[in-house]
Amino acid sequence: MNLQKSAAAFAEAKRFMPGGVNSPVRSYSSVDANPPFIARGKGSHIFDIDGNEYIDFVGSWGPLILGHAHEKVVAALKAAVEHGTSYGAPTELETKLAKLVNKIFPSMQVMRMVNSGTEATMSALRVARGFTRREKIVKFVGCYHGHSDSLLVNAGSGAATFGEPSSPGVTVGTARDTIALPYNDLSAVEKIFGQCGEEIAAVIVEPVAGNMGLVLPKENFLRGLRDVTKRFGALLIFDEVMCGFRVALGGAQEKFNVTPDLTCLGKIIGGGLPCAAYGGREDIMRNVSPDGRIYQAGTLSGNPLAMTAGIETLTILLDGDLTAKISARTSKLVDGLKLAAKSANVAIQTPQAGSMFGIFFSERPVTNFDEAAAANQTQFKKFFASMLERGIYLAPSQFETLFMSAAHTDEDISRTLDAAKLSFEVCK
Ligand code: KE4
Repeated sequence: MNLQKSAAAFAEAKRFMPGGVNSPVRSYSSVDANPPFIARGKGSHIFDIDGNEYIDFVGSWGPLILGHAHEKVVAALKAAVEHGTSYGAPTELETKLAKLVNKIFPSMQVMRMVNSGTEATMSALRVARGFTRREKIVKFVGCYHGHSDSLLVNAGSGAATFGEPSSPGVTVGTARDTIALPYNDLSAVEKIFGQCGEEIAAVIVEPVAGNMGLVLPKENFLRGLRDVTKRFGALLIFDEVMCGFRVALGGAQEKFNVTPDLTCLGKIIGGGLPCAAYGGREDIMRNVSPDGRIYQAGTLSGNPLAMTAGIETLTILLDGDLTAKISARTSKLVDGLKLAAKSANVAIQTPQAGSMFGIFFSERPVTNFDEAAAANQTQFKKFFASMLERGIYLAPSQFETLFMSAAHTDEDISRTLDAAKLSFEVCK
């Protein structure tokens, strides 16, 4: 595959941006390769500046559940941009999107639009701390909630302990208020609440975890979090930035019938434009400025273009059972991957949750970060490179999730499985 123009573009980009990228995972550093520079996308395909075409299972890391450049989203944006790009004043568009979100996520009685998942989770934590007047939070090792200081904390795998910074610049003081526990380990949660439950403001969790590869919640894990937080007066925050609208239209809270106190959304809610939201119980959210004293603000929050793309996207998702159709197509691909790996005698785990799916090179199911980290990265890198060479664009990291869209076709799936059959042979 000719990637000469991308290589030159990458060299120039590195002069001006750390790693030549505006988000680290895009640098392909974890797969020891240079990233294709993308020129355009259409439907389930993206095209790089060297003219190579790929079937895209990254979808901008989740937002593009309808595929690239959906005609209705593009048309709505073209009309909207004629009226300007931002006013810094209330518009009816924000209420329209909020009503759609409330229809899909009824637990979000009151919400605030922000510009990224990071902002959503950072703000939700501040609200939880302000509402409960407590300072500690619980998160899970391997869950990623964006890059705010309180959440860039991991305990090192396995032990239930007070957090330690997982990035320079995060202070020890900040990390000390974050307790990181093993995902799916309800006994560890019960233990920490038994020790300091009255100090814990909230538990924040990816109810379906997509940032250590795809890891599903064990039976009763989410129900257990709901019960223990209720018992100790802590809030339960579902970070559905990635799994919202995907594991079910109404996210994990619909799929598993567990209602959090606060929910964070992102990615799909903006249809590919910068948009996210946090919200939940009215009695909590009425504490957010200007109704209450908990401050949070944003110049471009509720931006009319992002609102327009979000409204179009959610309206299309609400029309019929599109979410179920995309999930069924995902199952078809996952079943094919299982068969291809089996015939190549390669051990893989292929978890699926709605239109999210993952590939671990592991003999055993993966239920937490330690088990994800134990998967065979060498095989992953070989598989990834072979698939890219064959025009299949996967996430360049074992610790990411793959996404199906409404635009993927049976032909895409067939071509992907043909490439996988050859690629499993390469990575034996
Ligand atoms: P953003 O700030 O990147 O919009 O959202 C942060 C975030 C919050 N919560 C969850 C569950 C998330 O998955 C994310 C961001 N996801 C990553 C993908 N692993 C974004 C890709 C990237 O960092 O470039």
